[in-house]
Amino acid sequence: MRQSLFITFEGGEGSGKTTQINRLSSYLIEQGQKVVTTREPGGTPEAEAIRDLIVQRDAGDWTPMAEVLLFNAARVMLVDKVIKPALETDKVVISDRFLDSTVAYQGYGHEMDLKDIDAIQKLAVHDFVPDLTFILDIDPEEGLKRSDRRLAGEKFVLDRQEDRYENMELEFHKRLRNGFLEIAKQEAERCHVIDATQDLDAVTEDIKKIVQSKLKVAA
Ligand code: Z5A
Repeated sequence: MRQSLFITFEGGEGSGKTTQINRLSSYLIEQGQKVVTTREPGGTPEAEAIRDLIVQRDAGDWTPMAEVLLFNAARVMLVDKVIKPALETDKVVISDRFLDSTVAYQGYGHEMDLKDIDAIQKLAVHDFVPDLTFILDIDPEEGLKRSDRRLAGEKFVLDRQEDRYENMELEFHKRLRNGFLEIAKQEAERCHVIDATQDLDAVTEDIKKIVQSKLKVAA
């Protein structure tokens, strides 16, 4: 039976979100679900334009507060134009990053006041939160190595690179990993920490089991 479910994937660089979203999406489609995949920042033309402003290497020296406002402007468009309409028509929506990334990157990573972030996010999307969140956990050094390999491959096909965050110091990446784990502790019912150092199939299995039980419970 088809049903709506909003799933988000979170984690540091190179943790495998994109890979696992593609695998989960294919699996759910095989099961007869209608699936919409999207990403943050992005997912609408307006939000993709904001993405270009923030994540590229030469994107400028935004302050953390300016970043939070930009990410949330993009988010409002995505929620109103894509996510909510899809959920209203019984689709499964899977987003590569959402609210927790702002808390982890701008809050824990850039050490911005978490209460300010919470207030801005509440203003932007009110109480709209994912039904299920996977936090793909990996040591930042390992994740960055994976990202480096991927970006090295992209050099030949892209003339611009989205590596502004990859280029932050290692301490920044350690803080944001800790941030994601803190979020998972505080919101244990919604958030599931997945060991992203396992091989691809083992990570996919862990994710599938949790999604299956969520779909069964809601059915
Ligand atoms: N950002 C923010 O600061 N605040 C916010 O509120 C939001 C975002 C919403 C968007 O990037 C940037 O915006 C992000 C934070 C900031 N920072 N950066 N960069 P993004 O999400 O588009 O980019 P990303 O996190 O860097 O994604 P990524 O590098 O594409 O990583 P990924 O999607 O998690 O991984 P992947 O592409 O699936 O895999 C990376 C490589 O590892 C690839 O070659 C895979 O084949 C390999 N891989 C994956 N899984 C495995 C396993 N299990 N074993 C071995 N190898 C693997």
